[in-house]
Amino acid sequence: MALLSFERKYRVRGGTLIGGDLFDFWVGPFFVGFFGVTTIFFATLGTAMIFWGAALQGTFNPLKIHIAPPDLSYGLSIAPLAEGGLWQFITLCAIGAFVSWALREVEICRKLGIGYHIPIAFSVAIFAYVTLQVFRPMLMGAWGHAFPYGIFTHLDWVSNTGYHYLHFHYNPFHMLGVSLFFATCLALALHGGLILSACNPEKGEEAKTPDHEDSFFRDLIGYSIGTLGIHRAGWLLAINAVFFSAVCIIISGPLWTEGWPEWWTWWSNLPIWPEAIPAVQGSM
Ligand code: UQ2
Repeated sequence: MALLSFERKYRVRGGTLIGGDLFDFWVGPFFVGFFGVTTIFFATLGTAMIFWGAALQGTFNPLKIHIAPPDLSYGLSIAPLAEGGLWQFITLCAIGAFVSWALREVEICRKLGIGYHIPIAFSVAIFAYVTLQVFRPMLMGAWGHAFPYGIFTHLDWVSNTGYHYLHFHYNPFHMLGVSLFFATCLALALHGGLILSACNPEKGEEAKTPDHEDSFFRDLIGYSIGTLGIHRAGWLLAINAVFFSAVCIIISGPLWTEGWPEWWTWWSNLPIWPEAIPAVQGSM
């Protein structure tokens, strides 16, 4: 169905979660809804607070703006605006804007009668952010454990946090997260390549069918996951990459306080290595 005639058919009232018909309208191509209004509200307020922080710092150079969470000595209390309070306010606005955006996605899904796969996937990203900025600092007893808002200073935080555990790449859940991110890229590269190879023919050639797509992978590896299956695999790989990334940071500090290389001593201590077996040692 042509885009304009389809939009005329589906652009009808209903499906909203809150506010009834009050915000049930479009502005140009954009659906608004109650959560469109709250998204604009939180995003505007949060951005204004970032500008306030930049003014206090004395720079509007985007690479130098740095808005830090409260000092560790403030624990989990509310700090004065200039001493981390702005960071706390900006964090609340960010969560308000992210959750509003997810709920606006839900309202659009309901209007269209489609599944909630997109807002569910986006919710996992919000969960990872809240894990870093709220759950982990709360478990560790201070907002000062969260990352600051600054292009380079948030990178410094990542580097410092990594070195705090000596070698963060030895974190087994970090390994799992990274592997899932790579697998997600592989899946999308295979899928994008397969679709382009079959559905974007040279001038004068005909587009090929899904049987061609299945046959390529059956010939290559003896298995095709299928046209619906590759999207299920991609969705699952992506949300698991983000979920296990959240796991790898929430256990760093609240659960494991040593360096991550230390964690692997359980492996070296397994009683199965020849050097740990007295009889073998005696014969050598
Ligand atoms: C496939 C298929 C598609 C695809 C792709 C595959 C016709 C259009 C990419 C092949 C995918 C496989 C074998 C799974 C890859 C899994 C990982 C973890 C990288 O079979 O069906 O549909 O796009």
